Amino acid sequence: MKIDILTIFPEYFKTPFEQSLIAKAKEKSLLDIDIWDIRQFSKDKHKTVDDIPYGGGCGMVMKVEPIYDCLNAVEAKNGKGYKIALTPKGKRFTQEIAEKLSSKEHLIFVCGRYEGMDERVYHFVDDEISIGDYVLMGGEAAAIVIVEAVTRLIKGVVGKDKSVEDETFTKGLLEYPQYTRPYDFLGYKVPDVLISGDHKKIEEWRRLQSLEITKKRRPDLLKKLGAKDA
Ligand code: JD8
Repeated sequence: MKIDILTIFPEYFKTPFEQSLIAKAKEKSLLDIDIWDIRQFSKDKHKTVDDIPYGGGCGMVMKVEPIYDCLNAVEAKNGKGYKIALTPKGKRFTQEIAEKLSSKEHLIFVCGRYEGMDERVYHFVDDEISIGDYVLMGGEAAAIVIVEAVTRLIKGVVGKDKSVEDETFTKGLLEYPQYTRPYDFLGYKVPDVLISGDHKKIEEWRRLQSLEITKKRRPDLLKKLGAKDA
């Protein structure tokens, strides 16, 4: 998968994509990420990327021309992609959207800052996404969240067993509790069923634990599941 990210803070992406599975995916050539500095596409001598809002109001708005020119440079170099603007007004990012995006060959993320982007930017993108109902200072953190959720779905990025388990056993439920050594930590012991060696019993226990924690913390997820299966 090819990913391009447009931002006025290219430094923001330096270390996150050098970590763990994303770094390995890049090494394996499953993933290629380019970061583009929108400021380099500003034409005036001060490299301006923002301006005051028409109609007045506080704060600054990101100008449309540098973003438009940057998008054109991206697609001239890397070809057409599925263009996504990160914005609090976008549709809510979900696992379902992550799955849809993971089937695309090329994703292009446009990250705004300040009070947001000139509305005309949205004429030049395919989708508008928000990662959730809280206010961030810009689209960068949201882009990282989406890249992480989408790239782990690419075949070969995450070990197969893990993803298969995700899709079948616990799909739509919260995860069951997990333990590793030591058996006894400050008196908190590993549940006996997990060291019983009885795989059927372990599976039943995990299923029940998943159901219980989901009922308690995310009853909305259980409702959704019921609506699907029933
Ligand atoms: C892009 C600028 C900040 C947004 C005034 C200061 C996503 N789930 C999400 N929450 N927030 C964002 C997000 C915030 C952004 C920008 C995304 C560009 N801001 C602005 C409007 C109100 N603040 C987001 N995805």
